[in-house]
Amino acid sequence: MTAVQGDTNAPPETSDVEVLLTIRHFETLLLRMFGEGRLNGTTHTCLGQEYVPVALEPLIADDFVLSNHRGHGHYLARFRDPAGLLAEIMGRAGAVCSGVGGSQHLHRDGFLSTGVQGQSLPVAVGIGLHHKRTGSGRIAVAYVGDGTWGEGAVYEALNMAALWRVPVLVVVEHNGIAQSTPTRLQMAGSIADRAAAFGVDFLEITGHDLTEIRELAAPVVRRVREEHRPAVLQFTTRRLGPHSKGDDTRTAEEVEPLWALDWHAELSARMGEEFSRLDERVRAEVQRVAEEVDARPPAEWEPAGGRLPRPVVSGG
Ligand SMILES: Cc1ncc(C[n+]2csc(CCOP(=O)(O)OP(=O)(O)O)c2C)c(N)n1
Repeated sequence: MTAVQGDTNAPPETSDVEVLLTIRHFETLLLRMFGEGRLNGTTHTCLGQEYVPVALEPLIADDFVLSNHRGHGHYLARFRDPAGLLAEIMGRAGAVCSGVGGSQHLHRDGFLSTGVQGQSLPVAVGIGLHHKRTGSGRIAVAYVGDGTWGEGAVYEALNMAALWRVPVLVVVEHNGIAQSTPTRLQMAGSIADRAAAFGVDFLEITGHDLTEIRELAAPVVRRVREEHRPAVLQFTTRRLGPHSKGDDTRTAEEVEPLWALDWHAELSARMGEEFSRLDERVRAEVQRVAEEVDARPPAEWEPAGGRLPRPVVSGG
């Protein structure tokens, strides 16, 4: 089932716009810092996709989120903590995971991300099953890209989730490309049909209006939670940036039209001056956070509740 949306005229809540803009400016900052040689490792920005976790967060605020390689927006929508995330990526004091997880491997209460495609789905089924058995009323929410439907673990997980009626919501951020491969060149059939093959509920959402998304997604989340019916919620979205740092293999003619569909442009037109003021304020705040975090000392190992062993570096 596809829910085609128009845009409503009501402007979104200021706090939602602030989170959207925090993610946008955070991601832009990261690309700039990588370009300046100030960051190590890698990063996958969610430019263009920020609205997905911001829209879903109020519906899943107490639930367990399993994020992926493109997970900064998922983290920031939940914790609103750009300083902790940047410290993690820069290896500075106050890092979410003492600087050992980096961009792709974040762990905090009710939140776990992995850079390994498809790895989160079986884990989500385990977590969902735990919540079902303990009657907690919570669900597991796993974010995956469309390219990740090439991983076998996705189907093993869907199979068990459907068979055991596990409260798992799979959120697909379908941006039509996986690294450099357009989805149309690698995917036979559709994600909708694949979900149907397991008897799993499916809804596609094409717009980026937060209120409309929440209205459409709420009954899906409710069924997952109350009836333990796993579901797939697919967002037709856009990757505006490179796959990682500077590796966009698309032509300018391919990417430019995507910017015209961006939520940022649409909200700017809809909200006018107020949006410009917020945009500038949040941009300056993210920049301030970056300078403050950059000046911090290196991260020290702070095991989360004493559960994680100190990493051992062996020679040879
Ligand atoms: C098992 C595995 N294979 C390959 C990779 C390398 N890799 C990282 S992201 C990516 C593409 C992911 O595409 P998609 O799932 O559509 O998500 P998107 O990057 O578009 O958000 C690939 C191939 C990986 N991280 N894990």
